[in-house]
Amino acid sequence: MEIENQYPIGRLQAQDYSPEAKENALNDIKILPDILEAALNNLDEYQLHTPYREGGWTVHQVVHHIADAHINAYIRLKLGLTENNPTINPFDENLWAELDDVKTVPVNVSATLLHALHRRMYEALKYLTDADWMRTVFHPGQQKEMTLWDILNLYSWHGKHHVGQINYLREKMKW
Ligand code: NI
Repeated sequence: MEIENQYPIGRLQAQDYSPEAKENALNDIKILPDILEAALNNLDEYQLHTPYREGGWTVHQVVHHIADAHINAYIRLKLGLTENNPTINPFDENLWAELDDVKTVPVNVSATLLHALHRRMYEALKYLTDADWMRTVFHPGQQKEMTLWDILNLYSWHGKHHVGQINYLREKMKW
């Protein structure tokens, strides 16, 4: 059963590679740090520590989670660009979200980290050829190959998905 409000922008849609779809997804990578910053604008500590839905992560945890996930994405993409079908390393996102750095570090640190990380990610990706996008990594949890395009499509959605959760909360609370 779908948990209410968990997917304010909808679930990930698998998409075939096309130059146009790629441009759109790359643009999502480019602008994520800005749309995140806009979503966080003027939130106070109480608001940041409010779960975006009942039983869900707080805004604070969501922001640190985006950083955790996109650091992993960056590594997966760079491994895929430099090795032949490397096995990637899944991470336990719920346990990562409970570690001490997530508890103690202000969200601005991860917002700034995402500006730097996405600049690196975007520059690493924007010159790739159509053939490069068909390079693969192996996901051991799902026991399947993913193309670099699949990874880009996933993380272009993933950033918007979590920003959507923050915006959903702001709308609901009229913040
Ligand atoms: Ni996530």
